[in-house]
Amino acid sequence: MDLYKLLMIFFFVNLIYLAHLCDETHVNCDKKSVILPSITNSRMETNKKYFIDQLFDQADVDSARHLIDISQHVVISAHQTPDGDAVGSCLGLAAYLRAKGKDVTVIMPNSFPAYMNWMEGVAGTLLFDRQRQASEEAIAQADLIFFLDLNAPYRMLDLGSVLDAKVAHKIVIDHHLNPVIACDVMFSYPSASSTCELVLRFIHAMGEYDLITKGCAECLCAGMMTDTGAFQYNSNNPEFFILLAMLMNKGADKDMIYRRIYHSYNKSRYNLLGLILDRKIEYLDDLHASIFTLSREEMRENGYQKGDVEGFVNIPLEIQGMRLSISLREDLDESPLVHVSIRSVDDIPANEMASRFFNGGGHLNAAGGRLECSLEEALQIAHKACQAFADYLK
Ligand SMILES: [Mn+2]
Repeated sequence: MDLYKLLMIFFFVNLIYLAHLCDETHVNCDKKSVILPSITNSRMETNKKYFIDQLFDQADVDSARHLIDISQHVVISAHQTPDGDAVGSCLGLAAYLRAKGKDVTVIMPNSFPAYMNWMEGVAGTLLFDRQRQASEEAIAQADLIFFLDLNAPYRMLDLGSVLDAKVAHKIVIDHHLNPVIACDVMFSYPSASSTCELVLRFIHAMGEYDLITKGCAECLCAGMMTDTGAFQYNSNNPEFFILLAMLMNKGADKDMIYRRIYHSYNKSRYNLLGLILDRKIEYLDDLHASIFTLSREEMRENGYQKGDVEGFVNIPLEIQGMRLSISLREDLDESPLVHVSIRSVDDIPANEMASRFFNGGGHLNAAGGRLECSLEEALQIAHKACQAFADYLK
């Protein structure tokens, strides 16, 4: 980990240092290309060009530009139980559209963890499940709706059907697989690290990097950070760090954002983690897999607060040789309902496991689902799932 951090620091120092040295290197640019120098035998060569706008179809960007131009009241929304990328992308895009003079309302299907409360624009954000009337008023007025970090309306609780039924222009910006949202323009790029990355690319493709404020940059940086586990995965594309540098150039302090996000947990989180690691996790050593459960009672006894268990499913993968981790967590209110999270490495298809065994889906290495059964039954299903994927795991 220390070596990793050193390498990261080395990379950034070089990027910034070389940016000063080399005229052709400009992460702070309005031009279409960003040229990144490489180092060969201590010699600097500017041999590779990155066209950060090239990902998008120009026709899509032009269509979106037209829809934004003719709209005045914009609603932006994302998936339920919003994470850093969902909130960051919505608020980042909102800041940009407000800078363009639009009236923007961000509506989330339900609440999000408090570690995002520092983001610019959080105060005006509506929660559909708690502020239904104000939300419906904003939706009634809207002439343009953005769906961010979302591939299907059913992942928005009640808000999905309301937005689906609303007649307005609609734009999707997302990185989940298999999008099924009725819209006018869709920017769907499952290869992207995060929706925040796509929003930044979009603003740049619009030729309006200048409109990005510090507050906007901080929101987008937060989502790029949380969707990559603070740059641990899904961030191997060098362009990712060019885009990140473009946000830092606008004043986003990634170190401070890291502390605000990752050093802000409740004590109850660590009580729950202690319980899981001590007594709840089961290691299937021959399959290089682990499963842990967390019951409603255990969460209550330990003073569970929203967001407490986020990322727990990743922790078993820190053990050498571990290739799959499954988390089974009872819903606090609904019964019987078990939330399933799956994390894997390499080519082990967590999304396939999620759809075959857990009524879910997701990405190759990060997926989830839900089971309407007891925790004990869910555990049995998880064991079956691991056996079924034994060929991948062994
Ligand atoms: Mn995301």
